[in-house]
Amino acid sequence: MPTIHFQTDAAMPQRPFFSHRLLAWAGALLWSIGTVSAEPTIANLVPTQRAGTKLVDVTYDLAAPGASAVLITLQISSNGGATFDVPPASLSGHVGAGVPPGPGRLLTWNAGADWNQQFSTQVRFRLTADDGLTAPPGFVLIPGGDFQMGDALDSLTIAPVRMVNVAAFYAQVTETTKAQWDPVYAWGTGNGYVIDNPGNAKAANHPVQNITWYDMVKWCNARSEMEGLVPCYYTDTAQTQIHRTGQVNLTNAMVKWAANGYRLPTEAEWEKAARGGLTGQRFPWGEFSTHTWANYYSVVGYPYDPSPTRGFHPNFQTGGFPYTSPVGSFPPNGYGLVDMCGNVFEWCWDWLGAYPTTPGPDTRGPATGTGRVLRGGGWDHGSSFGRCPFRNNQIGPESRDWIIGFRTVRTAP
Ligand SMILES: [Ca+2]
Repeated sequence: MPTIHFQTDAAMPQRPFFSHRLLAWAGALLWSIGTVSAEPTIANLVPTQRAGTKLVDVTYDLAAPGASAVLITLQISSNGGATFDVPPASLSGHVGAGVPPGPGRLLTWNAGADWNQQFSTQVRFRLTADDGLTAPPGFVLIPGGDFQMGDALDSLTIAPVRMVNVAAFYAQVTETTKAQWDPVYAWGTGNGYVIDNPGNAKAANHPVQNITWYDMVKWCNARSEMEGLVPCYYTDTAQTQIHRTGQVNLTNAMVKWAANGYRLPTEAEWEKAARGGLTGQRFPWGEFSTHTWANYYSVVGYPYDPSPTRGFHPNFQTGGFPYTSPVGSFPPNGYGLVDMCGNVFEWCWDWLGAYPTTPGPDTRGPATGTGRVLRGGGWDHGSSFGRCPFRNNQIGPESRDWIIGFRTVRTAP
């Protein structure tokens, strides 16, 4: 069933945003778009500041024919909808993944936590409902829109905060497993591909590793061709020669970004996916890291790593290295993705380079570089490497290691 994003805005009245009085908000339905039968719809969106508090209750009706659960995303604007610039991190109720359709849905925004001591007469709320029904098997839809990339928590300087606009895309729920890798590798080898390394894994349901960045992009093309999809990577800027062999330093112009085939995520896509709809948090699930949440090497000395177990994850310190874990051994983030922190690092498309400092679209990285960005930490690295904004590329794309794997994405139509 096709998926279309439905957006509904509700306006705030012309009065200061936060007082402790109950505000008689207009809650007017300003507009809705894309009303098509069988698509998820939101109606009767009404925001209300709860009397005597800094909590905002947002009620709405949700219909989603054919879907048992819907991804609900809230965006907040302080400037009449010009940009959705207020990050709603403190949300509860019917928001995020897994919201069941029905009337009288209720989510609560703790504005006192996210936006204390501020007010605007131009506040707008936007809800987006997505039933995700067109996501390919093993993938989930990551909604398009602005998100806050990077952070400066703990004096982090490598990832300046920037609002980045990313179009909707499908993200692979898990790291690519050896079970997923093998049949595509075999098909490619029999169909003109030279993927230099066969890959290793501790078991079929563990992430594949010990492959180069070059192997990964050729594997993506092989999977696309194997499934009758349009490959993304070409060895020429005319995009006529499908990349099947060699180690090519592909450029943005050699990529069919609108193709429906498999590709590596851009660095911005990866971070948006990792954050799971949260804003300003260190990890895909929130502020702190423990072995309850991820497979990484926990050490004393990081205030955000209070894990009661230290060192390698005790559940996966078995046999010899590597101490990877079966994919999905830990809870998913708000988008339903697993192992965005830990297990194996994940190689992204972009060359590592300085970020732009102004808001804007995904740049897909600099034109050249020496290392492609690695993200998300791994089983033998500390929690700092697993933070959503942490950037790493200590080795070049021709390298391979048992700490590095990948997950793929597909451009959403
Ligand atoms: Ca990972």
